[in-house]
Amino acid sequence: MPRILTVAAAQLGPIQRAEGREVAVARMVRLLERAHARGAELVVFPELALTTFFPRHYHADRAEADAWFESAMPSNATAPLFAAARRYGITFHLGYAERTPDGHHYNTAILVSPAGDVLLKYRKVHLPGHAEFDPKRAVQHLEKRYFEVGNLGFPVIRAPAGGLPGVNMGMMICNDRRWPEAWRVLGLQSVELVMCGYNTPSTNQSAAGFEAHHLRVFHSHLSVQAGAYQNATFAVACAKAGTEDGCELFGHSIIVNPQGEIMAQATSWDDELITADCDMDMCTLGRTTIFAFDKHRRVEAYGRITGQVGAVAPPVWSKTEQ
Ligand code: CDV
Repeated sequence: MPRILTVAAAQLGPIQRAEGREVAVARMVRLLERAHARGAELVVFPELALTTFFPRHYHADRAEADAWFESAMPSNATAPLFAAARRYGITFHLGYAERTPDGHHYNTAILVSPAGDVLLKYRKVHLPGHAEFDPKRAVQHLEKRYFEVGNLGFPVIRAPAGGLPGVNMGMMICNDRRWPEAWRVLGLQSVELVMCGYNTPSTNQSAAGFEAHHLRVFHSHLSVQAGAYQNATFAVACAKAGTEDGCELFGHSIIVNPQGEIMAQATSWDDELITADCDMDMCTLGRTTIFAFDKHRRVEAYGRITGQVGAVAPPVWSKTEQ
């Protein structure tokens, strides 16, 4: 018997700075309706899905930025999303800015059951950007100003999803997808489905050197496809897309299988639902053969992965040392 879960990426078009959470939530509820009509059982929304990608906006007074954060989940504004998920029997993944009761700030994602239970929470580990206003940049990227580094590691949970009694599910957020370490930590927990929301500008905004426009989507897909293949897992990477506050985000949400193949891809820069029927048993081949970690990993050779952060220079070859 195949273990099929019908998953969806619910890509969101732009959410402008002036638009409230209610606008975003109404659009997300419509996407859940469409997901239900198309038989989707688990829906992935993007990173920071409830507002514009606010780290592009500088607040000299850090406390002003608290307006972008959620201190309750669900809240009055997000309750319709939870109600729709319950109505349609859909498990959903939601990215949002989290302010904890004791005043910590994280870029967070939760996985919520149709009954409203939080099955899993993840807080973004790899925060890109900078903490202070950077006059050299055309657009700011102030994640390091507004968020703390996530303190939950990369957790995986086995929980019911759709008609399946147990699926091994894990999460990462946006920039994390570029880091093989994040994928491998999930792979080492036998993950079968990785969910990743993202907001990625169509051009490199750091003004540090030339990066050809077309490579932006390529690098995103390359990272997700490689991560899925090398860890024998399905992956859903779901974007915010289109021109938001004058800044273009490239969309191109994808669903990828454990062979690294793209099963579905968004083609608009707007709200768009893509779906795929994922047989979780397809993860078995990779993890029992070429990526049978227990048989083939050589941790004694991997010390640098956790023992050092930055790259060091290699020794310089010299004939006399032979
Ligand atoms: N939201 C992100 O983490 N965005 C980064 C950008 C800044 C490159 C990303 O890796 O897509």
